[in-house]
Amino acid sequence: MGEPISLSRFILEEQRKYKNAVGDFSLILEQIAFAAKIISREVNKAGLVNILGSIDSTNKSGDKQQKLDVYSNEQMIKALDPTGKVCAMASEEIEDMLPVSDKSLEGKYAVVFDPLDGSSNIDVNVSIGTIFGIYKRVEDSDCKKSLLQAGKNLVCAGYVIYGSSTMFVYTTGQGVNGFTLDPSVGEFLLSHPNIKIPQYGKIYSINESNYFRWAKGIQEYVNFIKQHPDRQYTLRWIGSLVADFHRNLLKGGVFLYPEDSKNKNGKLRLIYEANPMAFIIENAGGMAVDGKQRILDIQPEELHQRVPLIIGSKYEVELYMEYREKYG
Ligand code: P6P
Repeated sequence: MGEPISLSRFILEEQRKYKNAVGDFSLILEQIAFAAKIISREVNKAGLVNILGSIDSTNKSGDKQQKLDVYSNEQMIKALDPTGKVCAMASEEIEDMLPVSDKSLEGKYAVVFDPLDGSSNIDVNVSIGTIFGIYKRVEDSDCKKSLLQAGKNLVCAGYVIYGSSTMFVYTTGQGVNGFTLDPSVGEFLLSHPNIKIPQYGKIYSINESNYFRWAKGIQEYVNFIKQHPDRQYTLRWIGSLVADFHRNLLKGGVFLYPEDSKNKNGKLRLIYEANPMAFIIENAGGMAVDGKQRILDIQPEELHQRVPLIIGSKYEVELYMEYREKYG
């Protein structure tokens, strides 16, 4: 049994591979991991304190008690802004680009995040997650442009899953690594080195209640998967993107939230949900498309735009593209 490698040590060893690195990127990543530990602590006792209360309740110290997604958003901002390295932030919780403090305006990075995705599941104790992506600042332009870059320009993407254990999974483009939080020492320890998604799986994840709103190609695809000649697929749908994604990343399979007659562009958000997950899956040997093109090639128009997301093992994603090509 090798000695445990902490996330901090891993980040430092990664940094040493870049001779001109000055540590700004490493600091940002460390701070996101710090916020994750704080969020994990609150998520894991959510049932015990009134943090699920409405946003206007106040706790005994008199400060406003917050819902977990609002709380998580604040933890991410409080972790990132003081570094002075992040010139722009976009969050699922905030309508426009987040203003950063003056000293951050020179920051070389822009960070996008969904601080707590799947928050509708919190009250029923289902796994939820934080999703993030890091861009280099687009030089000589206003910071907002840095947030609207195509996903292929990401320099880092990751997620935290608050499940039976808390895991931090991320990539900088050189493979995907997973770290499990050991609460007794407060450290994320390397538990899943160099994660690769199987080339095909036996799991498909989609909310089938939307079946009659799907285009014919989607219906035909799901019908084929359900009676695949070579293997029996099973349907797994937690209804929490990070949890469904994480299971399929480790076991193989496909997650789909396609467009339908009600949601013309699907439900998930491009900037801080689809792009980071697509960056991760491609670095794990998988694929992510919107039904017509690679997610990472899409040029975003606005911060909260939605996109259809089909993501996972190469076989199931390529097959989906064939069915949409053939049946529309
Ligand atoms: P539906 C959670 O609300 C979320 O944004 C994703 O985490 C999840 O994959 C999806 O919505 C579930 O959507 O329509 O099945 O409730």
